[in-house]
Amino acid sequence: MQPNEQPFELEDRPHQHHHEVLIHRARKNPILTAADWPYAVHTVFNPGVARLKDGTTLLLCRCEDRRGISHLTAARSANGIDGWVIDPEPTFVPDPVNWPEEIWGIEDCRITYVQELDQYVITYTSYSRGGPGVSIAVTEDFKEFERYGVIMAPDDKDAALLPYRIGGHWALLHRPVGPVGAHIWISYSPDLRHWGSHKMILQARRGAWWDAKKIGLSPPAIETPRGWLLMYHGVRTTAAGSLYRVGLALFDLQVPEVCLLRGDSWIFGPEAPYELEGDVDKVVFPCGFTVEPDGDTLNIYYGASDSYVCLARASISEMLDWLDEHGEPFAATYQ
Ligand code: BMA
Repeated sequence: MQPNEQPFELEDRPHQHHHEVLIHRARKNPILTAADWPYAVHTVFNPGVARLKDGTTLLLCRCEDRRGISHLTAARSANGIDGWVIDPEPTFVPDPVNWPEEIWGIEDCRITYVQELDQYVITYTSYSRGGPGVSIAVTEDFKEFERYGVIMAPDDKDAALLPYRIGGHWALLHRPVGPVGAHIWISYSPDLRHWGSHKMILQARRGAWWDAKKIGLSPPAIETPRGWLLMYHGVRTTAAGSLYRVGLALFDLQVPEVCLLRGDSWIFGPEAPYELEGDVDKVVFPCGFTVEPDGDTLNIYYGASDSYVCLARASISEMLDWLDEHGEPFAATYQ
């Protein structure tokens, strides 16, 4: 069955909305849980996503084991919704003997298919004794992986590569944390190993804003004729804990460090029961997407409450229209 033939939207919306709904949850959510796994895991969430050449959707899921350490395991489906075939054993596991930065696990990957290399580039969090950093590995088949090691020292995460060189250089979006806060940066490299020309491109807002405190890239940037469309997560800390929600921004195609528009409100936040309650309550955390053949429909795969893998659908053109109405240039949005 094709994804388009599936009944998709949740029918039992918890309450009447007066705002525009851009992200529509799959009726069958969660689409994957620890109970589906062929071996013992505690939770599965925050998957990176690739559409393989034969049309298969591959999710490289973060699996947390019962020690608290995460590894990545592939689940494949022909329609991207159900019929998932999960690798019988962990697909990509921490290797702290050779790569000490992976001592406390590997987490939250993003996947970019790079035509120039004819390989998938996987950027992931390597959880070292010094904190979380960004590591890169490449693969052709999600069976054999070649590691490049740490490319962004701790504390840094939420990284994804743009799919082709810009002005001769690879470009990486990522989220270092420093004394000035947790904002989104871009860095450039001639060879995927050496990185520089770092620039901050989107700042967390301040005060009461939904994206005050911390922001980070969610899935890899989505290429559109109008620019790189970025879904980013914003964290607001409350007395009851952190709220993880998702907003939108648009960056120039040729000069991706230039933010053209940034939305005001969030477009997706925890509402469904599986998002509100889990290991970490009130978290939606998308790490990847596929695009349907119409070039507009997005399948967004996200972690819910650090416990489950979920699916939602959105339209690129609707998101761009929404940004026209609710977005402002970056300079005006830093509050
Ligand atoms: C972030 C990451 C994510 C997680 C989120 C909510 O900092 O660690 O893996 O989903 O927190 O706990």
